[in-house]
Amino acid sequence: MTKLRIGIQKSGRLHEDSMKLLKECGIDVSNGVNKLKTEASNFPLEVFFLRDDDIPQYVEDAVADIGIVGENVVYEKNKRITVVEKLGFGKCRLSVAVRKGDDYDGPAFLEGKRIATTYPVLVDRFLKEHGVSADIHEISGSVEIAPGIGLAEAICDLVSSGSTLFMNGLKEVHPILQSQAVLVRNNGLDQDRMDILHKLLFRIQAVKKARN
Ligand code: PRT
Ligand code: ZN
Repeated sequence: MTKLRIGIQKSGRLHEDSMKLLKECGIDVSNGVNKLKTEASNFPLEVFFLRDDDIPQYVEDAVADIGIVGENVVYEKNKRITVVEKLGFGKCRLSVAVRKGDDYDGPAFLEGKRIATTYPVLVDRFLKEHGVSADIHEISGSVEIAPGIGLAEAICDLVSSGSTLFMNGLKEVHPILQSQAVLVRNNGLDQDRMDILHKLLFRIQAVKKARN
């Protein structure tokens, strides 16, 4: 029998809510620690636990049929996959931030400056849209410390409460993307898999309604 393979974050900010969503959909998935994959006992679903950054590629390559990942990752990776449904958790925004004392008067402030980020593709698009040329420094983590150590004059990073920026003497000046967790799918799913996806979506939509 065909099973739908879903990629979800192995650990991190989206893991718990992704598992909870499946559970509220009435799908029993055991979460074995350090397991790479598991199967639902009462729904044709196989769950792969992955790094969030890898999920778009796995879904494009049909290693997984569907996945749960932040829109920030979906648009940064820019793979040929389809966003099927917004899931209402993992909400944050990708924002430009500068030092607290700086006079930011619009994107032109960034002209000729160094911007540290984990999202070079989205930052590059933002700069191009505003006709600004700046130096993008791609770093893989702790972006918020870059201005303090003299690596960059500005950063572009995910923000939710704003406390990380505040604690590092920075201020948010320009949101460039609003993000939340979404369900994505491979573009070439066969009919059997589409049928299972529709059953899953029906349940997800019911859960979302009940939460509102
Ligand atoms: O190990 P893996 O690669 O899977 O995980 P990861 O470390 O890359 O990602 P993780 O678990 O940190 O985040 C997964 C997803 O959660 C992100 O891709 C977003 O879609 C979503 N999300 C929601 C966030 C935040 N809110 C968030 N606040 N991801 C990261 N942050 C970080 C941000 O980078 C900054 O360091 O939290 C800090 C800011 O938070 P505040 O509350 O201080 O503003
Ligand atoms: Zn990641």
